[in-house]
Amino acid sequence: MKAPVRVAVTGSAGQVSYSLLFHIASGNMLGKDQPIILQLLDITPSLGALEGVAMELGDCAFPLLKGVTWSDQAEQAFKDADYALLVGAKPRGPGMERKDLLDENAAIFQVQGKALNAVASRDVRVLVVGNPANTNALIAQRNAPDLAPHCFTAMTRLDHNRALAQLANRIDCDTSDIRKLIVWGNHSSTLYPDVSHALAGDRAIRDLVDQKWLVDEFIPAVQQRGAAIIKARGQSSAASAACSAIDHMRDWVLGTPADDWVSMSVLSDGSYGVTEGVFYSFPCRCSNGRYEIVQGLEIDDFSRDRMTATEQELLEERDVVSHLLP
Ligand code: NAX
Repeated sequence: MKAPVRVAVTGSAGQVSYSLLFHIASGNMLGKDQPIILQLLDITPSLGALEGVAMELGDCAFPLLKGVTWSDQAEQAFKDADYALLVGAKPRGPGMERKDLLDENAAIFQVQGKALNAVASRDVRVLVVGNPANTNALIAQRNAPDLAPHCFTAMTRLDHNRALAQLANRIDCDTSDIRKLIVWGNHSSTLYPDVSHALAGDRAIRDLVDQKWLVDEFIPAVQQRGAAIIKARGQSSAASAACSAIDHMRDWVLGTPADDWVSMSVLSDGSYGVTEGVFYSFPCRCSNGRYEIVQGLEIDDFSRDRMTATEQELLEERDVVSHLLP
């Protein structure tokens, strides 16, 4: 049996975590042979709720779950963490401007970046889920100068999975038949789901769906899916977000299939002309626990315009929080 690894989850008293923690503990994220110690973090008023979640985790009798701790102190929750899923964030309140949301969350991710820097494993793998996820990831990463930048990622896998589901439904195939889809950019309504390189089996998706449907229905549906879920459910996506976080981490740690890739928000190194130093969603391949941005894909004018628009939004977000970026 392998030695247990430590998985820290912030916002552990929230609705995404209420699904996520149970997937992690059951082995869906790191494999059925990987024992786990969960280290839960939330704010002080939620400590009672954290204890309740820990009790429920125990009640599941998961064979892989070797321990659960809970705390309202980031340095305690991140101590020796091998994996950290940063889900906790402040939701947009009534009357709050986007800038206020960015500011308030920036402060949280500044503290958590510093705490990760101080106490997490030097090889920690961090996934930021809490919104605005890409910019929060940038703040955490910049506040953790002793950790390699490639330790940090943000989640656009839910958008990727939403796009897969829309396409599979349209062309009447299984989601697993579709490969090489890309979500570019920010996890926001500017994201760009790109089918230019996508295949269903061995057929180009572009030959199976018309451009009008892509432009008028598919792209807006993926961009607006979060809002549609809120409208229907009265609450934001939770179980689907948890499943996507599991997919993201599993593929990062255990690897992507040789003939496919996934969408991950990672620190731009200038690939595809995207400004360096923002967390931008790229097509990535993973092996041996490391991601690499897929290189050499052709970008047409239609895609370029949309890739630039979502990049622009990230640059604007970065400007708003620039005072928190060392
Ligand atoms: P909830 O409001 O249910 O839970 C958030 C939890 O975070 C709460 O328990 C809160 O007390 C805690 N929290 C707040 N500040 C904290 C801090 N400083 N340290 C630790 N915990 C803190 O939200 P939930 O529905 O679980 O969503 C969590 C986050 O995920 C939100 O920011 C949400 O916008 C974001 N999402 C991101 C998605 C993505 O694809 N990247 C999709 C799902 C989700 O909407």
